[in-house]
Amino acid sequence: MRKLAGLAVILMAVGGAVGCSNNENKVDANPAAIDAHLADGALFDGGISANHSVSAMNLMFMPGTMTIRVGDTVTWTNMDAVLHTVTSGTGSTSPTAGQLFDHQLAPGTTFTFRFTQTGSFRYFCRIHEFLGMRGTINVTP
Ligand SMILES: [Cu+2]
Repeated sequence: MRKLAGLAVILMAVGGAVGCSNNENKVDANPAAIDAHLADGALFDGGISANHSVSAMNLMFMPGTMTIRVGDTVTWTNMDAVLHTVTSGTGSTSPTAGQLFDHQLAPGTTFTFRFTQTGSFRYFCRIHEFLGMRGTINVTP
């Protein structure tokens, strides 16, 4: 009985050590991320802005519609092996196409844009708009 209890203590100690090690890694990683985040958002709202992710994947933007707060950033990542664009507007025939942003998104790369005004912002891929590759970012106060 005493032997079993001793074994349990050893197992707990080992488990605890592993847990602490993991926690230390997380503690190491988080403050830097938070600091960068705060510094990034501080220009606009005192550091409470958020970053949101959209994937360009299978010739679609996913999620296709996203609602964010003003001052937040959106990062698009091209998960496909082909070039996409992240172009503001309803389509390439629109006179305002690309007025807000018009970025060539090579495979494996990202593009980040901060939305500083409220509204409904539509965007599309110049190359695949004919396939319906488009999205909307709704920016709320
Ligand atoms: Cu595309």
